Amino acid sequence: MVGVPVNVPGLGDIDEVEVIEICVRIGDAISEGDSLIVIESDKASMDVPSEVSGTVASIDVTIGEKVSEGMRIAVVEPDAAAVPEETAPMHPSLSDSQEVRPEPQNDRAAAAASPSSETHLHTLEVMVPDIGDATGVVVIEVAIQPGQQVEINDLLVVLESDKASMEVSAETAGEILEVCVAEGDEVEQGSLIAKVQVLGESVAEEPEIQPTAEPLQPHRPEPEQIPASQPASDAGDVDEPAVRAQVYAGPATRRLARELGVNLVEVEGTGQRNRILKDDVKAFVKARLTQASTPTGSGSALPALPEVDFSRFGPVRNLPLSRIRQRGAINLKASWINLPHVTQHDDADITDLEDFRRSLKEEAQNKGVRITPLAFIVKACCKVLKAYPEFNASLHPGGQDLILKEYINIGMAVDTPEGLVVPVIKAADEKDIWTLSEEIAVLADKARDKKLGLEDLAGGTFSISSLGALGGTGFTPIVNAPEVAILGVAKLATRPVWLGEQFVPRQILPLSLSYDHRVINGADGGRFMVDLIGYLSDIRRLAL
Ligand code: CAO
Repeated sequence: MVGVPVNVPGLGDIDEVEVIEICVRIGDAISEGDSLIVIESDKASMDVPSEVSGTVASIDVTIGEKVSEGMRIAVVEPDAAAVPEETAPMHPSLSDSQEVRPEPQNDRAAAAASPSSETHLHTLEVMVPDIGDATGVVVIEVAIQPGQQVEINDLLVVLESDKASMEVSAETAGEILEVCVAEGDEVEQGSLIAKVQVLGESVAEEPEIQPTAEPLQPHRPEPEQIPASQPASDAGDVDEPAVRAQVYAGPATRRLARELGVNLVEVEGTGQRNRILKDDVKAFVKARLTQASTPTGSGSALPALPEVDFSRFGPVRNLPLSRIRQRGAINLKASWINLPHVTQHDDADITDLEDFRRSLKEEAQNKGVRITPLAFIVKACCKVLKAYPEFNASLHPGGQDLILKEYINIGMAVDTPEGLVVPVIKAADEKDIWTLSEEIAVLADKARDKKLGLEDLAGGTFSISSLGALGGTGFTPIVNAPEVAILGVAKLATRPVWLGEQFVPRQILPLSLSYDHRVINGADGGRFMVDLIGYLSDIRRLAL
């Protein structure tokens, strides 16, 4: 039978495009017009369809591969009925029909051999692919288990060397018979990863699923980049976000996200090292659907801001935003849109607190601890939160209940070069000033060194944003939803205060309390602030 090659079609003035999806498997029966692969440039994506009905005999590209016009993508063995004596090639650049034995174009295509051979169950071995000169390669994630069905492009394992990481994905569907590596194993090129039972042609010479290796990610924690797409007007069917985004997800997850129209930047990854899994994408969609139908969801569409071509007015530069900043923007917007915010401002006279804190400086130095007003503020907030539990709560998504938390975990906004992060001081009410001071410093250092784990960031019940060291006389912090309140702390200043007979210089700390007005009314806000100021003005009361 004559195999018909399918080639990359004309690309206009684009030299190279990326293969972002392979839609068929070897052995699939396809009809004329069925998509074989999807390619994507920085402007748009495009399906490459089959021009004949038949059976896929070989697939000669892998996801992530860069291909140029005329390169062979696949070979299709046309249905006998559909093929005239002379079978025209599927790309105009091949002028003569030719019998294409699907001998591999490169070694990744080897598994495609023998299209005409018998179909039956057989076992294939998946090996570690070419990993260049990488040394000390360790398996950091095993995504399969015996008995599991894998589809083409499903993630099998993730490898990591001291310089980079690499995903190994299945290129053939089948059932995992045996997993031959465990997390932490050191491997090298050719090490056996798994045995897979596949239904397909017997492969004479190359008895292994050729893994698809995701492009190497130069530094493990810095995830792969999604290429920027263009504004909607010329984006064609591009369904990735219209911003340059960094996400860490395998090809199958990306494909699912594309199918569901999900922007992966918005999805929280629960896999190892925050990898986004297929289940995360599904959970995200479910949550969005639920949110849209509940009273607390935003529900209504917002009028879009105009898209302006600023380069018409002068030179501009594009600064790609870190994932932290992008996620932060999404969370802040969600809070601002969903929560009716109220902010109350007041001043605390912390002259005595400051005298006491300064008197502790030497002792603090001996203990190797830096003691700032923040530890006292945390302590005072814990006292007040105990008295006003609705500030230490979340509104149930259905809007009918308030979830009161019987633990107090204080989120602390930390300014880092990557953006704002909010690590959490757990059980802050049970800790003394020394412990709080130490923990504040440790969490701030971890945040700035990008060493915070998911646990460090989870479980906050109330937040504090302290801009005091920088300046300002007050600001309106945005509630860190689903929490319901946040305290903003501005710069301490020496101010004249009338003490009955005369003005006296006092240390005044401006405080701003923002809260979700659905949960907290203004009178409660006022009471909370008065009590907080009481504790900060007379820290002896903290001991009570
Ligand atoms: N007024 C005046 N001085 C203050 C102060 C205040 N309100 N709060 C702290 N200071 C002083 C400290 O005492 C320290 O001075 P000394 O060493 O002489 O005692 C100095 O400012 C530096 O403090 P710090 O910032 O290193 O430590 P901190 O415990 O006060 O705060 C942290 C830690 C992590 C909260 C802070 O460093 C930070 O990142 N703040 C930014 C938070 C932010 O960006 N919020 C905005 C969110 S909304 O967009």
